[in-house]
Amino acid sequence: MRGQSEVIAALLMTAIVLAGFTIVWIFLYPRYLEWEREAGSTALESRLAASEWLVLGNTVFGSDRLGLTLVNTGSVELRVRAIYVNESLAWQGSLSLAPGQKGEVSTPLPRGGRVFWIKVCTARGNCWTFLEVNWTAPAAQPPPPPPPPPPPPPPAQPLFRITEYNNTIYGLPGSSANLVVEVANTGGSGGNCTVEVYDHQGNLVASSTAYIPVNSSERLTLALPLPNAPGIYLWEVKVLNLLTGAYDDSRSVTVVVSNELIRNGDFSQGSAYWDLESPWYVDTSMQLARIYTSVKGSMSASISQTFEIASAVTLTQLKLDYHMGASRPGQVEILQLVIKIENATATLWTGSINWQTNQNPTNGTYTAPLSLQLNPGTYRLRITAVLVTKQQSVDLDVRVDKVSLLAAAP
Ligand SMILES: [Ca+2]
Repeated sequence: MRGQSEVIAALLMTAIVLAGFTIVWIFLYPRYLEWEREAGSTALESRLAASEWLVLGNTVFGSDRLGLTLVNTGSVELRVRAIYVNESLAWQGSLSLAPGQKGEVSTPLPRGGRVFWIKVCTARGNCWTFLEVNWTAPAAQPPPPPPPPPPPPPPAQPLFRITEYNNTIYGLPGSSANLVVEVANTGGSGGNCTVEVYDHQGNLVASSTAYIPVNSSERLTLALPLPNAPGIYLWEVKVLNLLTGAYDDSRSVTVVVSNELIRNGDFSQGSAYWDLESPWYVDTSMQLARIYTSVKGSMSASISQTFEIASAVTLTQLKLDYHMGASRPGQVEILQLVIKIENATATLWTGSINWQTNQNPTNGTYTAPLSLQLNPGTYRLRITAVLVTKQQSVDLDVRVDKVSLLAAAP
């Protein structure tokens, strides 16, 4: 009995093992089949993918589209799924191409540039990249240079104008005469200027530099060296702007170099060369011609001097210092100095200096520019003191000094 039960147990064991195997087989076999099929399929797909090949048959650049002709040069059918232009997705779809078949695809054309990288990808994951050059497109232009910055507004600059000057200068040959020039700065800022004087030959003969604030004026005095030869010269005064280097203004100056016709005009030699009518006398301590007396009624008395003209000249300037004092001024009707240039028969020129009630004594320097042509001959300069009083007598103090009469070649 014991051997029988062992056989049965062995058989049962065998049956259980077989049943287990059967169950395992039934469970696993479909999976094995599926795995085998998938493996086969994968191997097939790999072989198919390896057999795919694609070229770009033609590329047409439009104004904004890119026409691509794709040719399947592989041995299996392929399906184009995506096209990239310069790494940007340009087309997506499904274009099946049998071996040897062509297909057309149109994609947008990116703007700018001539060189395009075109990548074509198939459903099996193959990608091919092609370099295409658009020779008809203009080469990429370098960006235009930025426009130049607008010029900065010009800095405010000084601007100089000659507002006043003595346009005629008188003097003796080889002497020095002052030119006074008033320069105004009418510009936008203060600045330095140089006033320059050029003689008739264009030589710089004097200059003076000054800083002039904006909207201000400066008076500059320049000592001009006068020519040695008597004559009338045309010089020029110019204002050089030291900031801009430009001459802002220029004027002409007439330079009259004359000979003195009056001798002992300063009365340093007493009354020499002078003819004095009473009550004129020469005050030798003050070195001047003087009336210093009490007068009632009317008076007219002169000092005079003759001068010779050897060849034709032009009288250019008459000048003298004067002083007219009266006491009491309320008694004065007329008090004046009358100046005349006479020849033997006539008065050729006359001028006068009037005493002024509100300025007693009336004094100063009298200067008369002249333009009187004289032929050779003898002439007389006469200075007459004229007084008209009221009822009472007047204490008179009249002085004349530094008498000058200049002549230049005509
Ligand atoms: Ca004197």
